[in-house]
Amino acid sequence: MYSEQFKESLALVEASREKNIALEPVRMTAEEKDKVLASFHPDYKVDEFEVLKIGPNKGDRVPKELAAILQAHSRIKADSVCLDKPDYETDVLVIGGGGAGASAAIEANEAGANVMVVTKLRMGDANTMMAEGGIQAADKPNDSPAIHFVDAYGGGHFAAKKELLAKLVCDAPEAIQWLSNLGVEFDKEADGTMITTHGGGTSRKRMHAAKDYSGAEIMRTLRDEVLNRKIPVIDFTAAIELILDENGNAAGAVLMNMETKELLVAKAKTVVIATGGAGRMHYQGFPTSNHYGATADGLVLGYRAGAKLLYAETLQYHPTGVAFPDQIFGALVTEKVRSLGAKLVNKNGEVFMHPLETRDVTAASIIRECSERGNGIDCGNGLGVWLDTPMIEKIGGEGTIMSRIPAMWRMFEKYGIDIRYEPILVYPTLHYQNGGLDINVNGMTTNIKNLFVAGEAVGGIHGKNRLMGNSLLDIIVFGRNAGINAAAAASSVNLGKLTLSHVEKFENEIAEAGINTDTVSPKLLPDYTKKR
Ligand code: MEZ
Repeated sequence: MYSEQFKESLALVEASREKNIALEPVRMTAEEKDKVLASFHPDYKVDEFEVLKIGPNKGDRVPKELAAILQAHSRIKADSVCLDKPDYETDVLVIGGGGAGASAAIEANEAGANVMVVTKLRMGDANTMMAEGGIQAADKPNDSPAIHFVDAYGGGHFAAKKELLAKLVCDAPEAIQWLSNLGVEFDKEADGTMITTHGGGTSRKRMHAAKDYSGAEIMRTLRDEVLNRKIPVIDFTAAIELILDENGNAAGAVLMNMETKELLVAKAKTVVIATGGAGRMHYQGFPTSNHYGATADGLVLGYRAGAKLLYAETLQYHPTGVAFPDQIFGALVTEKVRSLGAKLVNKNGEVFMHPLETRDVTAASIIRECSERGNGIDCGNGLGVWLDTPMIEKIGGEGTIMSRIPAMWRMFEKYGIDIRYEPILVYPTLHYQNGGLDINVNGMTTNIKNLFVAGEAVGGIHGKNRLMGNSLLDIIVFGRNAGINAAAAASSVNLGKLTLSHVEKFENEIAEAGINTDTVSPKLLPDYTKKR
């Protein structure tokens, strides 16, 4: 139910709907894409970035907010933690309780290693849980991992580490089978064939989904599997520093109980960072589709210990975050809404682009429509454009919305908007960290032995922009991969003396570079109360 302020524009959208459904929007040329990105994508706003003064990526530019936590003080003094009597000892320590961490833990356990998971919130409080539209895998006769590779490589601006992307696409069909065997209920035709749809930048329909709560369905299953295997999970306990051994290899982490602030030491032969993304950093003031704990912790832990970052300057702004109503501002409107036929329409009722360009191009085009072209709708909290959801049922038939995207219907229905009959207002929202820690194909960081990384904390799998559904895929493929390889590596590790000397060294670097900061990191939780 929209108030009077929207009525005039809404009438234009409704009047143009039939014509807009019939319209075949043209795809942009490579030159047009480059132009809109350079002028309107937030990654290209030079003033919003800062050059790092210290650490393994000294000289690289990253978002200002990220620079502040990468070049910040530790939460501990290196000499104030006793490492001699660890509270926990394990083969594989997994930091993070989302899809990547759970997949790593399951595979490490399957390989016979002792594994434990620590998570600052609860198992499953993660971006995986919030993923909606689906997971890509080239498992249909008209598709292949090679075609999947080409789509993702082009969509990521030809910047992905080829060996990582090749692993992602080649292991994808088996990842779907693995999830299916564990109990994930993917959408299927009556004969059992998996239903697949397009996403932005895909040349084949390869998006497998569980309606529009694919991530929740996957996380539910993985969490059950972790619990069934009786893998120890330490909830509400954050890793706040990595521990190395005297040879510079990963050897555990200093943990902090989130409620009591008690410090604990976990000694481990190998460590897997699976801490997820950074949406709650609210880069450039953007709202986010991410869960409450997405504060780039893994990047901070790794960086302070000396691990390199790759593409930390590239973020993904999902084109369709909620712009209205306020209560769900920035929440994700799955790309599947556009896969099912809804088009993006400006305040005059005009379709202004192809709805399934890659995400960075779509987000930049929406920003241009609202800014330079003046065709946005005032949503109270900023501008937005229409996403004409009633087109879905006109194209796919009555009942399509309830059967394919019921969570979207429910999210808006609570605020009196029935997306079957009324379009919705959207604007880009901070969604995904394209960059992260640099790994080899075995999941280990390129410069710290026995430190593995999986999921959104990894940089380089997708290049400088990720296609829809390749994140749920990467948490499974690279989560499992990290678990298998961390378990294998642990079997031959002889740990040297544990040390936090890297923490002290980093403090010295801060002082020597003249960085004047009172920020401590990892951030762990957003500080909304403080701001208010
Ligand atoms: O991969 C994603 O980010 C995804 C599936 C999001 C969505 O639009 O649903």
